[in-house]
Amino acid sequence: LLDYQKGSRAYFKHALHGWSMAEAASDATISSNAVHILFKDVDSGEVKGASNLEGPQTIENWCAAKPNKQAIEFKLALSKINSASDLPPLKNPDFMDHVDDLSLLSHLHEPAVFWGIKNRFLSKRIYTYSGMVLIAMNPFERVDIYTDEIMRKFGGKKRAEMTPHIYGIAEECYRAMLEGKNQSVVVSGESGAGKTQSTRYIMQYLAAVDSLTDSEPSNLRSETEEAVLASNPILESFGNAKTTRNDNSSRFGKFVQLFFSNPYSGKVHITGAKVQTYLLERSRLIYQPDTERNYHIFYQLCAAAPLAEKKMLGLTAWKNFAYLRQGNAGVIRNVNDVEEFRTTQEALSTAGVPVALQWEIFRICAALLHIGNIEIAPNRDAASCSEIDAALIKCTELLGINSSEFIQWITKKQNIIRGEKFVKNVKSEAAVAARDSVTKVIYTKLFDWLVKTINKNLMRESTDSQQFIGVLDIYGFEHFATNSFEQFCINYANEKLQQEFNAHVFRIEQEGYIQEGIQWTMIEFTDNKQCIELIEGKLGILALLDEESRLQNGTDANLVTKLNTHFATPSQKFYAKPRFGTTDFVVKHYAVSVQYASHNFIDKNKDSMSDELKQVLAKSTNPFLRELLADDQVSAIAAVPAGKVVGRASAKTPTLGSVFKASLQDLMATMRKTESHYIRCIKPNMAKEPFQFEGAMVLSQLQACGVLETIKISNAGYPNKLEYAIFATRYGLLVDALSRATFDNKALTMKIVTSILTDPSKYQFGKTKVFLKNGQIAFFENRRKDRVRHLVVLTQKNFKRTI
Ligand code: AD9
Ligand code: MG
Repeated sequence: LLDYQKGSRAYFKHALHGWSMAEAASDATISSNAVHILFKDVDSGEVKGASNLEGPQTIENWCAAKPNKQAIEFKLALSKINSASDLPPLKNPDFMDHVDDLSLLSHLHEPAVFWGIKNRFLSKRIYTYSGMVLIAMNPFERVDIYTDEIMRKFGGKKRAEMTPHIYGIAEECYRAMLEGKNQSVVVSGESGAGKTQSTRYIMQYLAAVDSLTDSEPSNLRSETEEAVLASNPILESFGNAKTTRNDNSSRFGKFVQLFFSNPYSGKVHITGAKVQTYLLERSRLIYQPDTERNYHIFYQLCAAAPLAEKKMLGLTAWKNFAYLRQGNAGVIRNVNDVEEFRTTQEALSTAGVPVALQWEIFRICAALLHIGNIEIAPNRDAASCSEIDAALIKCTELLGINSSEFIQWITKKQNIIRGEKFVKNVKSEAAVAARDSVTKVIYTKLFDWLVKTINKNLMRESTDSQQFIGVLDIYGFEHFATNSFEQFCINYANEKLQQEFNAHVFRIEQEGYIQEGIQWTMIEFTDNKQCIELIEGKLGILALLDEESRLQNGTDANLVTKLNTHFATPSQKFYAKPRFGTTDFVVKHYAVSVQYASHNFIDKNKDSMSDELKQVLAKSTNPFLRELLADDQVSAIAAVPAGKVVGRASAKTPTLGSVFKASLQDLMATMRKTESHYIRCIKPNMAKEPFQFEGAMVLSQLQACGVLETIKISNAGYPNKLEYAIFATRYGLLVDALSRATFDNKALTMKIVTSILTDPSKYQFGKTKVFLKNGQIAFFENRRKDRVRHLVVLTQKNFKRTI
């Protein structure tokens, strides 16, 4: 890794894989391994480019062939290295090239971690441990490692006994849960990295775990367990969509808790489950970028509803609906919407939703499609819509609402000034926005209702046990060309998770030291607390956004002005004004700085539908729609006494930002009561090609998901901890035979370490393990290698003499 623009030797030390560049004088020949060079911007940490130096060739040649800035910087850096001895021994022993757990590496640094993951991935091993984290590379190809037979192999085994696998983590959770501690697994990664698949594998394993160690192979899952698994296809049909990054992209976050029966009363089994969802993307319902789709369910319905239902719901091909055709991608390669619809229906039935009720759900979905087709004429000042518009008639019929009232409050607006009501026409854009707000509100309510219904049906057995394993499948950090309110919320969630993660890693590391009784002064890890404070603090960005949202005439531009006044100060390190433009602001997240475009922040935060439209819906004759809207602000606001001024965002309507903040706080509180496990999913290439590895892309994800951060934490302490028996067996040959003739592994380890390491700050002896500072294991390895070579020579000499 070469820190771009800083070609000094100090940086270069970190820049090189020790093993392949150990002889890296400026004209050295690279003979065996390829060197992977990644150019990073020093300030932002952003990866600017990647190259391979493949041998045999000289670095001079390589630089000459690439007469660009990077090559010049590289050459400059190299010219400062005079001999191999100028480089620290960063090379890990060869036998560690495919190591299962990267935290066992002698030299723990970015290139070594990167190399380890790459090596394993290219030999089709998609899982690697990095201490307590499981790194999961997306193979983008079916890999045959998820069979019932493989599951059985993991049943009852310790993590370290088996090759790295997601089942290893699931099994570990299960065993720890049996001992009485609730567990959680955080699955993160960018879009398309494999979070939802991983969550599915964990749930499948846990749904079968109680039968894995049975001697008689039987049916692995009970009815309850099948019902738990059925929640996945339902949520995916209604909450997933095709995007450019992923054909089945989850547009919401979810935390699934699987509850287990009391371990002390008979055979442990899943008794039920609970799903909590976060921030479903609403804008997709009314707009999809090129090549993307709306939620799967709409296309399934258009493709697969039987003729009679199609007629009743007025459904035709997806191309006929404005809400479905904007991305011009109604069909997904290798996906059959007719079959998918069947799966959705079966899953709904398994989850306890009767067929008649399913058609009530589909009726609402169809109604929303018709709302999108309501034509609003763009007159000069006032929008209008024909009373005989076919889409208007169909949607109001399906929703059971009055069509003239409905269109009236789409094309008109009521203001109340000092107790007096004024009705005025609105322009066509405002009318379209009002029309679309109905779709967004109803669909969100439908999604929430589905989650609630699934939950009700999943709490199958009344049990006194509340033991659970929770799995969190949450959107990873997002940094696009344009970043809006959604990215802001998503990145805020990731900041919170990262904080928990750092605290957890750090706590566990230090707890380990204390348990082993070594001398250790607790150190505080400087984390991202201040950045979180900037976002969610009392006078933070979310608070100012809410304040602006509640003003009658609040605007996105005013919001940015306010943010700048509060935060564009020398003392605020996590906020910045962008160099160009006045409508954007920058938050310096732990992963990377992100520039947010304030456009629509206020509207999205309020996500409001006018009170008049809410009242029209509240009077619906469709009982299912009324149920969806019940126990919610609609009825609360309908009950606001006439004449009372309702601001732009009524005090009764919580903003999306505040709801999200509260639900995240809830989640963190639940997670803090559990033991956490982490799975970091990595998307190895943009093109979704099987087993293709794009270095720069992988590296930036390792950075964003905090794997590299944990290394820093480990390095602050003692990254290598070895049990005395293991250490003594491997390095015993470094001391004389007399010292070796002992059964006391601790004493022998102490003898070896103190006779070889002169600096006592590099090691400590715990109760069962020796603790070593970064790099010390490699030192022992080299000594061991020399010793073995020496012994071989001796043996050969003796052998010749004997002959
Ligand atoms: V998003 O943020 O919801 O857009 P995810 O959830 O991270 O994203 P997902 O699990 O949907 O990604 O995986 C994307 C695709 O990668 C899947 O549809 C599979 O085609 C592919 N994938 C992921 N994991 C595996 C795996 N273990 N084996 C095979 C996989 N294919
Ligand atoms: Mg997903």
